[in-house]
Order: sequence, then C-alpha cells, then structure tokens
Amino acid sequence: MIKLKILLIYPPFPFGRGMASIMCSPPLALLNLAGTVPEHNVDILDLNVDKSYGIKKMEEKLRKYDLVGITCMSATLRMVVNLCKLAKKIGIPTLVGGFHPTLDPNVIDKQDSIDMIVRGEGEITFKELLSGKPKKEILGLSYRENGKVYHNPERPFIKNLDELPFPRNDLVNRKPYQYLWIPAWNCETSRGCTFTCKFCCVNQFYKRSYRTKTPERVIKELYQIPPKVKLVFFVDDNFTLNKKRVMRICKLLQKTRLNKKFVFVCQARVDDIANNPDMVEEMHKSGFICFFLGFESFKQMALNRMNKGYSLDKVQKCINLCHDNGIMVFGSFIIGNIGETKEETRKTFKLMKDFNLDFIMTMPITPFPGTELTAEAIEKGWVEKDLKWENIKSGESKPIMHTPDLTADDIQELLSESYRSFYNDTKFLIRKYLLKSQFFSNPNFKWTRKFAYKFFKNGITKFVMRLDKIVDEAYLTT
Ligand code: B12
Ligand code: SF4
Repeated sequence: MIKLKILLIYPPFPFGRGMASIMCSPPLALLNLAGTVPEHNVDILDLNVDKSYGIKKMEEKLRKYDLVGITCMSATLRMVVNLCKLAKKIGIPTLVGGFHPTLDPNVIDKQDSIDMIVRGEGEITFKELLSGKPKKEILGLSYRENGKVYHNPERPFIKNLDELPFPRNDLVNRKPYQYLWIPAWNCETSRGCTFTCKFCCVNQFYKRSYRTKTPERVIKELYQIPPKVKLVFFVDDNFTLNKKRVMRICKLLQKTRLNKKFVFVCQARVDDIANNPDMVEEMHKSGFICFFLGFESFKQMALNRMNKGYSLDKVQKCINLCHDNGIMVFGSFIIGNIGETKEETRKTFKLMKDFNLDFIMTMPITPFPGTELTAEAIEKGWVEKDLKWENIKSGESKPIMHTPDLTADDIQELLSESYRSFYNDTKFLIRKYLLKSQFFSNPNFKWTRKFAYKFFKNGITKFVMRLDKIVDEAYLTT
C-alpha cells in the first residue's frame, strides 16, 4: 500500500474576525475523517486559526500533498472553489465534502476544479477512496474521469455510530479553540433529526433519520478531549430527541465526575425542554450550562408556515425551567420567516427581552440547497432560480432572498436592528445582569462565577462591540 500525504482544509469563516473572535471551534468533520485512515499521513489546516496564508504560501503548502480534501458549507463554496483552482493549477487532485456538495451534487458538473465530491457521511467513502478501491465502486462518490462526471449511487447511513474511529484531536493545536474565551471542544453524540422544519438542511442531509452513539461511547469520547478544555459543545442538532439516552448520559457524566471537569452546551428544541422538567434538572446536575434553542420567531403563524412544530405557549415555560436550573438560554431566530411583517418581527425583538433570553443570534432566511423552503422560494419567485452560491462573497450573511412581506433590504435592516435592540439596550442589560440578575440570586448560577473573570477581563462591552462588528462585517462585505 502506498502511504499518501493528504491535506484536509477547513476554509475560513466568511464573516471574518468578528464572529471568529467570539467563537472558534475545532474542525470535527476533518478530525473524524483523519481518524479513519491512520495508515496515511494526514495534516489539517484550519484557515480560521491560521490566517497567514496568501496565494503563494498556499501554493507552496499544497505542493507537498498527494490530495487535498476540503469541507464545504454553502457560505464557503466560493472560497472552496478558489482553493480547488489553486490546487489544480499545480496538479493536486481535489476532493470536497460536507453539506453543500451533498445537497447540491451538481456543483461538480459546474466547477471543473473539483475532481471528486463525497456525498453524505464521509468516513467510509473517504477510507475506501484512499484504499485504492476503483472509484466506480465507491458508494456516495461523485467524480470526474476523462472530462465526464459520474455520480455513483448513494451510500446508506452508517448503522452503528459506535463503530466510528475516534476523532484525531491530536492533529490540531488546542489553544485557539474557544467559545466566549473559554477553552472549548466539540463532540458529536448523534446524527440527524426527525422533524420537518422547512428551512433546515439537517433533515434533508440525514433524510429525517436519527442515529445515536451509546452513552458509554460518548463518555469514552469525552475522555479523549485535550487537556485544559473547559467547555464541550455537543454539536448534535437535536441532543435531547431521545430523553432516555440523555438521562443515561447524565448519569454517566455524574458517575465519572466529568461534570466537574467540563461544562456542557447543546442544541435542543423548545418543546422538548418545556415538556421535560426532570430531564432539565438532571442536565443541570450533569454540568449543562447553556442550551442553544432555535426559537426562530415569536409569531405562531410564522412558526406554522415554517413547519417548526412547537407552540408558543411552551416558550416561557422553557425559559423559566432553564433559568430555575441555572442554564442559560441562547436563542436563535430567523429574520424573514414566511408570513412575518416588519412590525411583527419587531414584536419578536421586544419579546426576546420580555422573555429574558440570555443571548440571541439572528440569521437571515436563506435558501440553502435541497430544503423545502428553497423549492417554495424558487416556485414563488422569492429567489433567483439559478442562484450561484459560488458568486456569493459574504456567504448567506447578506440576505439573498426576499419574502412576500419583506425585501432583502428590509431583512438586512432588521438583522442589524435585532442585535442593537438586544445588546445595546442599556436599561435591559442593567436590569438583567445587575438588578434582577439570576446570576447573583439563584445558587444554580454559581457556576458563572468561575468564568466571570475571563468574561469581564475581555469585557462585556467588548463583547457587545464585537457583536456589532459581526453585524457590520456581515452586511458591509460584498
Ligand atoms: C458545529 C457547527 C458550526 C460551528 C463550526 C464547526 C466547525 N469548526 O466545524 C460554528 C458554530 C462555528 C458554525 C458556524 C456556521 N454554521 Co454551522 N454547523 C455546525 C453543526 C451544528 C455541526 C457541524 C459538525 O461538526 N458536525 C459533525 C461532523 C462530523 O459532521 P459534518 O460536518 O457534516 O461532516 C461529515 C460530512 O458532512 C462529511 N464531510 C464534511 N466535510 C468533508 C470534507 C471532506 C474532504 C470529505 C471527504 C467529507 C466531508 O464527512 C463528515 C463525517 O461524516 C452543523 C449541523 C450538522 N449537523 O452538521 C451546522 C451547519 C453545518 N452550519 C451551518 C451554517 C449555515 C453555519 C453558518 C453559516 C451560520 C451562521 N450564520 O453563522 C456559520 C458558517 C461557518 C463557516 N465556517 O463558514 C449549516 C450549513 C448549511 C449549508 N448548506 O451550508 C448547518 C448544516 C446547520 C443547519 N442546520 O443549517 N457551525
Ligand atoms: S428541529 Fe432543528 S435540526 Fe430538527 S429539523 Fe427543525 S431546525 Fe432542523
């Protein structure tokens, strides 16, 4: 067997320094892929961390490898294509994987700098490709041969996620990775989601399936996280979908005392949290400090039109439950939900504060390839039929569609307004953090003191300013 030299690249964050200075996560997909081929030499280049690469330096780097593999979200396609062009210029084969090429495989037909794409889960396909197996026999692979593109049949999902090798955490430097300046790492415990939210890529990528690693495997994976990491982000899109499993993970976190070593953040659904007070209590005891929840909107009709599938009566219950248990709520919202006007969106901004959310993040409605929303948007003319992601410089941060009620400019204006309304409202912040602060009054929030020094050292104002910067960068870059 020939030992190959492979370079796996994570392209830079399209929003530039603002967002990257607040959060920087390890490139888990690439660490996983590297774990499948210990027989080859794999290097990882995370361009969010190493910003010293110009064209010349990149060319010199690429020359040292037999193959370059790049992860690709829609927002990074332009960058990925540029990297592939550079690699092809010096004769290095290119391989691209991730959400964008999976949900728009025709990207290989349109971009002749891309030699191969891996559709769907990459681990087995990548290993087979490097083993020298004939390309035409590799499921999930699309490739170019003699100027013609072939799309092999798709690969079935991996049945048992416990059989995946561990991510090669040793291939990157731990230090740059942080969430709000707390040394952080990512861990994946399940794949997919069974819900049908219209705008979501995850239910399309995983065809509404849901598979899990066993709680025992999750614990083993946590033991492999590099020393000094304090915060673990479970990247699963719906961590709490199987309550029994969550309860078992919690038991093990307490038993192994990993809840003393780490604090945990996960993504979950509003209704799952509201409906399961015993689970939230157990998660608090196990070290969970923040839930990242996709509220999307506080208008029921808009939620219904987006197939979000939760009802607004759950919101206050969910947030109170989290706060009673010392868990912060990071709310994520879509600006431009179908069926929402400017005034209705502004009502949502007010409710973000009335409901006492701890952090918010807003994203413009985006027609990601393959989603139900995109099909509807094309049909109704809310987006160009032949939208070229490779031409979009600032990713989806700049609105690229309109809705029946909002123009792209309205969406852009509302995005900036959302951050100002939440993070620049001094009265709200003083009331929240000083006068009525659960951080002082609720003993379950004692954990925040551990991080208070770092947070204040970097400065809450600096944090707010950086959020403003995200808004500026996101909308001013073209
Ligand atoms: C964690 C995360 C982040 C982290 C970054 C993590 C990192 N450094 O890797 C943060 C918070 C920074 C982030 C930011 C953003 N994210 Co994000 N993120 C995720 C999340 C929740 C998990 C990613 C992950 O680690 N998964 C686990 C790994 C193992 O799976 P994977 O990445 O899919 O990789 C597998 C395959 O795709 C494939 N593969 C992937 N890359 C490659 C490369 C090669 C060469 C090969 C062969 C195979 C391959 O093989 C892997 C193993 O099976 C996903 C949702 C999801 N379920 O994946 C969203 C997701 C990927 N993010 C998304 C988006 C939109 C963004 C943002 C644009 C959001 C925003 N407005 O800020 C930014 C842009 C970031 C950027 N760099 O451009 C979308 C992407 C949609 C799309 N069509 O592009 C997703 C799908 C969320 C969603 N529900 O829509 N994100
Ligand atoms: S619940 Fe979350 S991950 Fe599941 S389909 Fe809806 S948005 Fe996607």
